Amino acid sequence: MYTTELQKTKAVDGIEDPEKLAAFEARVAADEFIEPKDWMPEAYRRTLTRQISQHAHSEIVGMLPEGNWIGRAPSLRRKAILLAKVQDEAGHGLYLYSAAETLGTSREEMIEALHSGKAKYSTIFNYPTLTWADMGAIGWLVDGAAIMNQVPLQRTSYGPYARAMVRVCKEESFHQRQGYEIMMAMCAGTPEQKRMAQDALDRWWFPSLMMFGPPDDDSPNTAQSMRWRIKRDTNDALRQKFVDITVPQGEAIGLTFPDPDLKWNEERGAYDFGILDWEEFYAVVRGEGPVAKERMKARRDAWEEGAWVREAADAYAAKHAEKKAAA
Ligand code: FAQ
Repeated sequence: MYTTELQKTKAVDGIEDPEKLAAFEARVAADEFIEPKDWMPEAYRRTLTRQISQHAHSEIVGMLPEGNWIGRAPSLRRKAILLAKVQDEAGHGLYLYSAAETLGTSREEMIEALHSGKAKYSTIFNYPTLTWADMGAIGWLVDGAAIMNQVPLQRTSYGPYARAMVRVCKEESFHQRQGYEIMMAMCAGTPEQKRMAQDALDRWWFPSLMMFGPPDDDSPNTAQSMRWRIKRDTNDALRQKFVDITVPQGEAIGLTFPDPDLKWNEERGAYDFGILDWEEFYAVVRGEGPVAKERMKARRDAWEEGAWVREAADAYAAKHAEKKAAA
């Protein structure tokens, strides 16, 4: 199974003080938040650092597919909305890096892990945005999937992560609506606009379902993360909820889903859907996504081109500290 080095831990129970571990697990089971200075098992710290930093990277890399359309939005109003949305994603990245830093890994280390390919970011951002309708599909589906995953994370067991999620979820909810509204407008527009909306759904549907991660049986992290209440739902449970909520939304505006096996199952009270192409998912996770190289190049270039800003901020802080010490 594919998993990062960061996450390869010895049997957790064998390396920690059993009393401390039991007290920690009791707090988690009682739904108490764990805070940065509290004792925590090393594997809990590592899992959280991995998940929160990868989440932060996803927000930052996730600015690129939409950033591609800011200059080409079809009206001033659409441009202003898209600009605000992309700025929100930057904010989400910053809250999340800050939350991850409270676990003892510096921002520089996390960014270095992203740039060297050691850390991951969501597979979804390795697909290209070909038309304006993709802005609708991303807001509706990608932000919709993100909310489905992140609403439960407001009750994740680590306090700083849970609190960051509260504001993130409010903003993602606006993002989802703005995306759906673009899809509604296009579906009510000319036949060509409706065709573009359908094409965007056809291309983004399966990658959006893959955002939830591998099936539970193939998810190496889920069992422990559920036990420590880092994750509050499994990958498959969230994927199913997302399908059940999203399909009627698409049908309401005249769109069809590109899955011949998608159908309502009266007995389960849920949609059945086809098996996803997990080979494709793992290839994208390995860095072989359609625009993976461009995405990483854009991030590395931005980091290098921003060096002078970091240097100027450091010089300013040093000057300030010197003045304070002299006073
Ligand atoms: N992409 O054992 P599991 C957004 C990896 S934010 C890449 O199931 P876990 C906002 C996984 O890391 C989107 N890798 O792992 C926005 C693990 O490898 P590792 C991001 C993936 O952690 C919208 C391996 O596979 N959201 O979209 C993916 O228990 C629009 C085995 O998997 C979050 O990060 C994937 N899709 O569950 C921004 C939410 N799935 O690390 C701009 C927080 C799995 O051991 C525009 N994260 N992998 O080497 C989570 O909830 C979890 O980390 C999961 C994965 C559910 C993503």
